[in-house]
Amino acid sequence: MYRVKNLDLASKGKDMIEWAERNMPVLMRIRKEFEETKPLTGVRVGAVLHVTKETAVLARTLLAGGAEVWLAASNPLSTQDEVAAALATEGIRVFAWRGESDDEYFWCIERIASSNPDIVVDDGGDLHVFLHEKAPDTAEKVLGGTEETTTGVMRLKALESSGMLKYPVIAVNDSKTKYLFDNRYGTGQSTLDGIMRATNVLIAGKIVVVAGYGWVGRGIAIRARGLGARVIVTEVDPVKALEAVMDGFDVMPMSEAAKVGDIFITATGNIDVIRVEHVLTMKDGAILANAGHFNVEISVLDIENIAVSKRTIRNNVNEYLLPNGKRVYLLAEGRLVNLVAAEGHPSEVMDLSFANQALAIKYLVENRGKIVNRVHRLPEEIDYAIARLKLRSMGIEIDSLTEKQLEYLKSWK
Ligand code: ARJ
Repeated sequence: MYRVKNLDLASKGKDMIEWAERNMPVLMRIRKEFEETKPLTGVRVGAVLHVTKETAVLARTLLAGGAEVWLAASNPLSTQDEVAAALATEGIRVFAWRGESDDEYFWCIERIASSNPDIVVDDGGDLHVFLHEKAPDTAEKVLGGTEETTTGVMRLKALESSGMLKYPVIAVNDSKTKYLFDNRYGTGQSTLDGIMRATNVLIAGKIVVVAGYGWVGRGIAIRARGLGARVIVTEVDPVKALEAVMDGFDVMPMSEAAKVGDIFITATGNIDVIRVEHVLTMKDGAILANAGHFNVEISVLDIENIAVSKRTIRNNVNEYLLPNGKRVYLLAEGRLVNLVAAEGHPSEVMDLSFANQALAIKYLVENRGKIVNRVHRLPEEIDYAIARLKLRSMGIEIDSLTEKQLEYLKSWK
């Protein structure tokens, strides 16, 4: 059971997955353990994730652990069709292709929901919300869920505080070995990669405006600076704004930044961060991109409404002619530029994120019935164990505390 673009792409997809596996040593180690102990025997996992070569390595690992795996995309434009085809030939129930319409996107999610999953894995919360709103009886029977990203965790916490959360969720995003690496270094590199593949413009000397100074914004700001850009940060949080200033970035309101920026990148998780009023004051040729989970940070519909004309000038680059005669360039239709115009985060960083996913799923299965219906973090021991495994895979050793040091830390004297 599957629906993908073209099964003939499978062999190319297998090569892509093999390449990712080379760079995901922690997850591969977990796979070996799963093969031996089969902790997921009889468990049906329904997952909505970006269908990339890295996600394929996770899917193969869950399969190796004995699970039945159902997979749909967490964005209509992020599927790597070669990978989806490869997975379809390996017994994974995959429903995903690049360029799904909105209806098709939710049709695929519905396939996952109606498989009656024991465990639900989500990136962004669309599957969790679908189950709670449209299939409450199915949600009732779910053992537990995981959530990959900040936006999804925010939605689940809102469900939790309304008292409506129907199963326990592990916020994978909130592991240190997730957000400190994936959100920062992963997005930092893949976002610049997406902008460069889409436009091939020189970053050096450009003024790059980064909206939001959370972990994602920080990663983008340091990488843009590393490539020689002059970086402006916009924020609403005074502490984060102060951090950005002391990290050496210019900080100002979007209304000011709009007038001077060459490249704008949103990373706030909020709506309408770049609005028409900003776009109208931008320089001719300004480039707009989004790195947040949903395509809501740049007010794309409003731009469409005022634009005199629109055309696609390159893959993933839409040009809008504004009533004031200036042109702006929107990348990847305002969807996550790193997954649409590039390949998402590099495998090395997804190794950490998906090690968290695999171990969170195992944890939920092992502790079934014992976890309250709230949003939890993965236990810290597991988080730290993942960091140790990653260091070991990199050939890096660290010190450990002596008995005397341990005593010293515990003493109040
Ligand atoms: C799969 C990816 C990849 C990739 O972990 C990242 C996150 O939090 C998501 C926000 O939607 C995207 C997800 N991500 C980034 N890169 N998922 N494969 N290569």
